[in-house]
Parts: sequence; structure tokens; C-alpha cells
Amino acid sequence: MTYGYFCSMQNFKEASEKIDRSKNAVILSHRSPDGDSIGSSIAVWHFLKQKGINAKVITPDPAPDFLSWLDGFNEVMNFEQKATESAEYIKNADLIFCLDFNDPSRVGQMQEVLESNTTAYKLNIDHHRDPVDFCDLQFVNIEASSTAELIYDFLERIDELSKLNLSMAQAIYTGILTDTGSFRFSSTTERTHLITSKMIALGVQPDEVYRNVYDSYSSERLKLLGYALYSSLKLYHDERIAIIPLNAEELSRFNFRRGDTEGLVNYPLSIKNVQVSILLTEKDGLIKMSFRSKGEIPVNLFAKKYFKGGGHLNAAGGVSSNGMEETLKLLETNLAELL
Ligand SMILES: [Mn+2]
Repeated sequence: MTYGYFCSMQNFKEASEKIDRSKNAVILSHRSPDGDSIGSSIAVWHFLKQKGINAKVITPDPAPDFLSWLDGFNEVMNFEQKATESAEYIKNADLIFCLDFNDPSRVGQMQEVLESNTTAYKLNIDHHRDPVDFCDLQFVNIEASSTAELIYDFLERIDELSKLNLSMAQAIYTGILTDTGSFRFSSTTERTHLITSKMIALGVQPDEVYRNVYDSYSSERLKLLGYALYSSLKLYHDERIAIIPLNAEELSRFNFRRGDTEGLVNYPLSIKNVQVSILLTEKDGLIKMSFRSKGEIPVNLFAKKYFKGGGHLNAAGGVSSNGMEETLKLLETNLAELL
């Protein structure tokens, strides 16, 4: 494995040659795909198609509807609905892109077939810390705002920036927009804006992307947001920590659909003193947890210690199989560690 931002140019030369020789590629991303994983995948898909390579984007479970306007979204296949067909694609691939995840277990049920293909050239492009060694080339920069930003960097290193077109630019822009919380997280850098400006030069219209991504909610989603903030939000330690617990019954009351709680965890951070925000949602008997923090509070370490999770300093995830009540108790007992 070659790990790090500064993979040698020799590594990129090899990657470029492998891509040129490839006939069948698959592009995989993590469970509960988001704007960054789908945007990055669709950008790479357009690139490979231009190279005359058969390419398929496969996600472990369905991609959220707010991305359906992206050119290529309808071609995305998901393993949950088409397990056999997806597995065939992965088995027959001679080139595999693993985007926006740092550990093969993040692809859920696709892990086995991904690992059983030992002949494909595997590339990992990602920005999560502590990557597992599982690909031939791991182009990982934990300081990058998003994997989408790294797709641009990757194309630059393999000298393929000339392939960028509007569809790719929209996909990359969407990945950056959603993973930076609309350019407001600390991961937003000069480089982020530089790449964004190039996407705009290619024809991306920021207001149009914003409307497509954020102004496409159902009325039920907006009511769920209202309910979560009015009824569910709890504040602890002088309003320095916020928790929003939503159980399965509450979610179904608002006809919950995949993606409906996306971004919800960020709202409590707008309260003056809140340093940490935690969202708990119940699905299939599991409690899914999202953590956000301001400044130097490492929610990834907390998520790892108690909830089999991980992620970034200011944005992490975790999971609990102990039910809502017990999970809340465990959280409340240990919250002070976060301050
Ligand atoms: Mn990402």
C-alpha cells in the first residue's frame, strides 16, 4: 500500500497505466451514501466512460433522492436491491475504485466480494483518518474537505484534468458543498475554494446546485425537523452539549425516508454555547449516531471509545445495539468527557 497525500508520482503513473488498460471498472462507496460519496463516484464514472471503460457505480444501499438530479444518478446500482448483479460486476472488474471510506467493512455486505477479487487493481481515494491497508494505491488526505476535492487532485496527478466536463463538475461541486456543510466547516481551505472556482468556471451554477440539494424536501421532512428541534432536543452541561434522540415510532410518524435526517445534527451547533451535537436515530433495532463538534473537541475518539465508531475530529459516526434508552444513559454518563 502507498499511503498518504504524497504518493510518489511513480504510483500515479502506475495507476494511470492500470486505468488505461482496464476494460471493466466498478466504483464503490460506503453504506448510507451521501453527497460526497455519490458525487465522487459519479465524477469518476464520467471520467472512465470518456476513456471507453465499462464502469458501474455500486452502493451498498440506495442513494438518497436529493442527489437524483445529478447526471448519471439513474445508472447507480445498489447491492441491497440487486445483490447478484452487483456481485457479478465486482467479481469481473479489473479496476476497483473505493471512494470516501477507509475500511472495507464500510461497504457492508459487499465486503466479501470486494475482498475476493484479488486480481483487480484497487484504488482508494479518501479523507477519513486511520485507513486500513486494503488497496494498491491509497490516495488519502485527511485534511481534504471531501473525497470530491481529492478526485480533482487525483485527475491532476494522472494528467487527466482535460476530461473534466459539466457533469463531473456538478458532481464534484456537490460532494464539496455537502461535506463542508456549505463551506462552513474547518476543513474548508483555500484549495477547496480554488477547486470550487474551477467547477464554476466549467459551468456549475451554485444557486442551482444549492436549490437541487437543499430545497427539495418533502413537507414531512420539514415537519420532522420542527418536531426534532421542538420536542426531542435535549441540552446538557449548561447548554454545551445537545442530543436529539429520534426513535423508530417518531420517524415513522413523519413517514421517514432515507436522507430525511441528513444535516439535522448540525442545527444545535447554531445555539451560542453548544460545543457538541449528537443525533440518535433508530433503524432496524439499531441506534445510528452522528456526532458534531466545534473547535478541538475530538468526537471521533469518543465515538470510537463507546460506540464502535470513528470519523473526523469534528464529525463522526457510531452505532449502538442497546436500544434508545440504554444508549442515552450511556451517553449521559460519559458526556462530561467531551468537555
Ligand atoms: Mn466524505
